[in-house]
Amino acid sequence: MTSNTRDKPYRQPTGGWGSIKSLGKHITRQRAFASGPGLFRDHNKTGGYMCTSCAWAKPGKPHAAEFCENGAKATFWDLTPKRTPPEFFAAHTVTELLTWSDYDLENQGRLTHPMRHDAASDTYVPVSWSDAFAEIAAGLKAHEPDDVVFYASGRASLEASYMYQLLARLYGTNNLPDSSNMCHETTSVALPESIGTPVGTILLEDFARSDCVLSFGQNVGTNSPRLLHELQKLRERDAQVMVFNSLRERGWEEFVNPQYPGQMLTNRPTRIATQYYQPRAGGDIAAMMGIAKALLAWDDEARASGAERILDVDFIAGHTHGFDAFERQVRAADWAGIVAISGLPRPALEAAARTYGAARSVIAVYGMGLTQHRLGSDNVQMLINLLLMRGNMGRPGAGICPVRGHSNVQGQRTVGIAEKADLVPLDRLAAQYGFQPSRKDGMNTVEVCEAMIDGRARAFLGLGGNFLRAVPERELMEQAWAKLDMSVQIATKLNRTHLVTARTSFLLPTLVRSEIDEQLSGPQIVTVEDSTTCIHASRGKFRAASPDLLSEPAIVAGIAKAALPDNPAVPWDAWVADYALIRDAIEASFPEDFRDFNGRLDQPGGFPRPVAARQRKWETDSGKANFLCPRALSADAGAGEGADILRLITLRSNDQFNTTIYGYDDRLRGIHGSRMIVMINTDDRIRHGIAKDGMVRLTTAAQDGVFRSLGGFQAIDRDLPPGTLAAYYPECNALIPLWYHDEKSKTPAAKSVPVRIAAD
Ligand SMILES: Nc1nc2c(c(=O)[nH]1)N[C@H]1C(S)=C(S)[C@@H](COP(=O)(O)OP(=O)(O)OC[C@H]3O[C@@H](n4cnc5c(=O)[nH]c(N)nc54)[C@H](O)[C@@H]3O)O[C@H]1N2
Ligand SMILES: Nc1nc2c(c(=O)[nH]1)N[C@H]1C(S)=C(S)[C@@H](COP(=O)(O)OP(=O)(O)OC[C@H]3O[C@@H](n4cnc5c(=O)[nH]c(N)nc54)[C@H](O)[C@@H]3O)O[C@H]1N2
Ligand SMILES: [Mo]
Repeated sequence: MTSNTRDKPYRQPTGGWGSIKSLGKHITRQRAFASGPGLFRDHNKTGGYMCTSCAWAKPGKPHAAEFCENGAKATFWDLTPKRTPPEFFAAHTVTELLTWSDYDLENQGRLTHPMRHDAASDTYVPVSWSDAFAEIAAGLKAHEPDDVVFYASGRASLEASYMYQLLARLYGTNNLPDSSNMCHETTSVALPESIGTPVGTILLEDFARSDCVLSFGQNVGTNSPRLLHELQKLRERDAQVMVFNSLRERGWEEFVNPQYPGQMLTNRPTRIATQYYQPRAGGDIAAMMGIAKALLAWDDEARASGAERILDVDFIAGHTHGFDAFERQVRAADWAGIVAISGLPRPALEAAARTYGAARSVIAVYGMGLTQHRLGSDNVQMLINLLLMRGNMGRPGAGICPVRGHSNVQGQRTVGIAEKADLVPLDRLAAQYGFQPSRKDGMNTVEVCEAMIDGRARAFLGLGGNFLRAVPERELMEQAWAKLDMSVQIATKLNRTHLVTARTSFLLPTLVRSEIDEQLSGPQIVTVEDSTTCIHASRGKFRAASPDLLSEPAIVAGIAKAALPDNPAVPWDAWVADYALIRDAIEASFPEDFRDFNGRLDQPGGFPRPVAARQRKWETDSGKANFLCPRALSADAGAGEGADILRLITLRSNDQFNTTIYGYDDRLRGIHGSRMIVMINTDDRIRHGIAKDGMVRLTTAAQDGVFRSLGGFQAIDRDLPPGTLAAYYPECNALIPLWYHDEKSKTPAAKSVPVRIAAD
């Protein structure tokens, strides 16, 4: 081991004193004492501000402190008193800052002034807002609209996002890729084909009516910790929780709720997972095929003996399409292939089928472990098939629950951030604003990367995010980026994307959601949509980090007014003065989703958007819920690859929010002091001749003429299936080929990258 890495499996439950201790450390590091009391009072509460960490639902009757360790970390990170004023930029050239780590960059604190890159001095220098807007407008006017990219990371409010998509469309393009293209795009493509909705069907109250949760490829303890509150209540009723995760994640094992004083005193945890299965990376279609096969066999027995059927035959007959073809595929699948690809023994899959088949109402929860694969859409559709077999869709306590990432990523799509023209009510926008929007599909994230490498994309605007760290194919992308004509980044903190500069680069600092957003009509409210389609109001409570910050709506309006011809139908100034008027405009564009928007802002628990599948109305081509046959059991099967190739999962630690690194510990996985680690199964390590805790190099196994290799990792033994490795995102993104994505949605397949490992 290197001297600063500590590696000791974590035996404590998730939550509990461990989370309180970790929080204490982060409050101290970010010197965020002053924000403490307000944070506890207003976080995720009606009348308060909504967390900027994950998108998990906010209950109507919140706990006294409706936050989790990681939500609190995110808020402290935002509210730190540390700053990066112009003097900071004067003291450090961009070339120097490029050598800093992600952690060191953001840890300098909040951006305070609009800045423009000065090539002569290789530094960022202050620029006035009006000059910045004028120069950005000139840059936009100098390009064909389809050569410009309007990226959005999933944090911006519904109000800012609506204005942003309108800016792009009035300018003339549908190039509106977003972080969702790297995340749950798989969901947005797969679910409509299956059940006619791009979003999950459950509401928070469904957990109270469910007797089984089936989870695939999601790390609840780190990435959506407040979901543990629902799971804990479910477990107190002795309901089942079945987990399919390649790693043994502590969050799924045991939880002590910091909100329960009794449990904190005794430190007696609630056991969350009642069954834990560890498929190989990319082995889930096979695992689900095994469960489906066991269900069919059980149903055959029931039918033969006259017992109650296991399949919900009435539901299948009345509500679904395609069952016969699916049944044939399941019966034809052979157990040997299922076991080899999933890595799970047949009795284990039969036991899972027994538990699933015995439950009355099942919720299926999933995350990136299903979506970020070459056959990610098939993964999601296979999970729907399992639910449909027992009618677990469109009734209380049952349904599908994709756990979204960014706190408003789902909402951005709802208000028109979408590159696909037919996902947006363009006719309505045309009538509302008197213009002819482009009907041509724009580019998604992978297509934007291709266009940059080819030199076709010429300018990039980012409403938040850290595009260059988040995308695959890092080396080619950084080279391509430097050739762009213009990069405009609306941001809160400094990150690497800001430092790989284009010919002209602007850094525009903005408010965070927990800050007071004061405009002409007074302090403003913004809104976000959670993972369960509920819309919440958010009111900032803390003073802005700098008097020179503008809100996201004000920045978007500033660019729009400078770049677009006057249009009396688009009242940019009035919108910025009073965000209620933006909400009226959103309601006019999307009347079904946002009926009485301003009137319902403070509904406890948020107001849900209508989702037809909840009422068993199927807005699909067949008019039914579709059983869809997966194209293969695994994207890797039959690829003719050597036995020395392993599958790398790139994932998050407990001390990060995407590319924002809060620290170098991953407490729940027992890793401390380093992010340059690779988790490996002991047998695999020995087979590859690697010493315990030895240094290793990973090299991508792709014959496409690009050499991708990273050294300096330490191999640590963990309980992983054979052939599967895990290491951290974003460090490993240089290993992922751009073409390596879900075939239907183009979501990068960050969870099963083919690599070779060798001692370094
Ligand atoms: N604190 C914190 N919260 C976050 C984020 C954060 O970075 N930090 N990010 C937010 C965002 S944008 C998102 S999208 C979500 C992401 O939240 P998750 O969906 O949980 O994403 P990952 O951390 O990438 O972890 C994926 C999980 O899937 C498992 N897995 C990987 N491959 C496979 C597989 O092939 N099969 C199975 N069955 N399991 C597999 C991994 O072991 C891991 O537990 O979280 C959001 N919330
Ligand atoms: N290998 C691999 N790659 C992945 C993933 C993976 O699991 N593995 N996950 C993918 C996923 S799921 C996602 S969602 C993407 C994430 O991709 P992005 O959303 O692009 O990245 P983030 O790290 O969330 O962006 C962080 C930056 O956003 C800015 N920011 C923070 N808050 C605000 C705000 O309120 N307003 C504005 N304007 N800016 C703000 C800050 O400057 C900060 O540096 O990465 C993807 N990439
Ligand atoms: Mo995400």
